[in-house]
Amino acid sequence: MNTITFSVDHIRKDFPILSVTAHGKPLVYFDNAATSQKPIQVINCISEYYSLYNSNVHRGVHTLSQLATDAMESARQTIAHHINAAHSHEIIFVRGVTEAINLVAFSYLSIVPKGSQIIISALEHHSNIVPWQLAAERYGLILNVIPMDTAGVLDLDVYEILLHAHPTALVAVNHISNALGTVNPVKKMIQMAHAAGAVVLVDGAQSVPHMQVDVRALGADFYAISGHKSCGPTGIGALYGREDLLNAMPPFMGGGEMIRTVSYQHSTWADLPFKFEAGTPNIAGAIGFGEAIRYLQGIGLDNIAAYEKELLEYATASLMDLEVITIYGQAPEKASLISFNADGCHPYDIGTLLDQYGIAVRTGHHCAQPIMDFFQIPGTVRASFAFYNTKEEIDRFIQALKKAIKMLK
Ligand code: C6P
Repeated sequence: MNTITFSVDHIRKDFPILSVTAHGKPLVYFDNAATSQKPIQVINCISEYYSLYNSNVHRGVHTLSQLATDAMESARQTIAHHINAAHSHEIIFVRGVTEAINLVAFSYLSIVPKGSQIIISALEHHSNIVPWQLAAERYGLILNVIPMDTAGVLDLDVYEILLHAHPTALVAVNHISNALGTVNPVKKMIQMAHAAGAVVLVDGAQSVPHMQVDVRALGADFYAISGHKSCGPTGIGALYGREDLLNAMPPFMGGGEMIRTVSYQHSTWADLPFKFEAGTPNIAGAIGFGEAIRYLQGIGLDNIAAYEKELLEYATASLMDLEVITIYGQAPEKASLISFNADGCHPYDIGTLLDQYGIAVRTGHHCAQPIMDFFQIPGTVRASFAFYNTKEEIDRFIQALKKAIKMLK
């Protein structure tokens, strides 16, 4: 059992946005799975880049360019170290998890034998479904899905059967489901995939902000991370890829920065990571992302996980007390988000009324339509918590929810 060693009151002072109001009420921000809020340290770091050393990277010999290059490469090292990558050149800066997955789908799958299988799970976000569909069509591959049960737990027996039903090139699964909160047993799933000769991409959009991730301990071949969900800016993310795989893969996009030589007849590629970073990168984003990871490290991911578990348990118990609530996603290993509906109320109506009380939640299909189809519902209300949320905020949310349900009944 981890003892929580941070003061949430102290931490909340780092987040300027937590002092704003919505509809005249103090903001309660429970939409952290969509995007996290940003601490002042990250905001200042981005502002300093633009105020003091804005410049392009890896190009100029001048002072500003070197400062910008050093800051960006230091961010890459921070991220590599944070997830225990063997080398910082195994970290490719991308726009976010969506781009990371597309990169692997279109580059890695172009070199696997035609007819191979891609396996995804029934818990995936559209970003971990659609790129594989597109790549399957383009490269002549087949796509299969690991089913789940009504608790939102994947069926690993069927997974084992699928793995051996066809030669499997790649398995893509999220570490944590954004729609149900399930924490998937990715280490075990990776071992099973490797035994069948497949590589594994883990979608870490929802895990990296909430738990300590070690890509080598997991055995992940690719791991996709989002900056904006991890207290960093939007428009930046990282793809971790094993060096040997990234070296074997063709570029995803062509342009400046990713080349070694160019002639009209033939071009050759730069070394990792630049082979996959065509064009001017999101320099401010990368620097801000590195600072965000340092900020999370300062609090401690084990601290964050333990505190958010308390919030999850408290909110779950409070919601269950209302009796008219159905919670979707009851996996034994669950992250700090709750997807639910109230009897006879449309999720959009609940979300709109909660907003009137200053409470931000997400409503709808959460970019996971097949999960909503599975439960035969149009969508859910999703409250997702972060380490800067409090039990007092959960109390306010429950009070507002009671009023909303009463109004809609
Ligand atoms: N989910 C949500 O409200 P980007 O934004 O490209 O870095 O990440 C996309 C993505 C991929 N996988 C999972 C599991 C995700 O949760 C998300 C983003 C947000 O749930 C916005 S749709």
